[in-house]
Amino acid sequence: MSDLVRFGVSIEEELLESFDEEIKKKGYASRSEAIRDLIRDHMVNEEWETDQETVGTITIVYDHHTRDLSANLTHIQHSFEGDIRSVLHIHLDHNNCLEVLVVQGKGRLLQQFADQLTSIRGVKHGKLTMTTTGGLLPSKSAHHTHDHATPSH
Ligand code: NI
Repeated sequence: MSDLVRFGVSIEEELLESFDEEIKKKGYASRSEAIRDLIRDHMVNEEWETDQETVGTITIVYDHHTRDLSANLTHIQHSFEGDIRSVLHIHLDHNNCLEVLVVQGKGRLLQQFADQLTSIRGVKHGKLTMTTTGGLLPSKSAHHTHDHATPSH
C-alpha cells in the first residue's frame, strides 16, 4: 500500500451528518474508508470517460436454444479488438446460461462490445461493470498475439 496522507476538509455540519448516517447504513468502519471509495469511484468514471485502457466485467444471461445465438456470441467475441481475459460460463437451468466476461481495453471499445453482446437476439439481460485499478494499466492489446493455439470453442 502507498503512503497515507491526512488532509482536512471543511464541510457543512448537516451535510456531514447525513453523510455519516449514510455510510453507517452501508457498513463503513470509518469516514476515511467511505471517502476513499468515493474518490476511487470518481476515478473509475474519469478513466472510462476519457477512453483510457481499463478493465471491466460483462454479465449476460441468455437462452442457449435461441437459433444462431451461440454462433453469434462466438463470432462477436472473436472479432473483439480488446482482450477477453477470462470467461465464466454457468448452465443455470435447462434453458439459461450465465456468462461473465472479464474484458480489458479502451473504455469506449468495452462499452461497444457490451452493447453488441447485450443486443443479440436471445440475450435476456446484459450488464457492464466498469472498474479500475486506480493506476495506469499497460495496454495489452498493443502487443497482443492471437495464434488460436487453444481455441475456446
Ligand atoms: Ni450453458
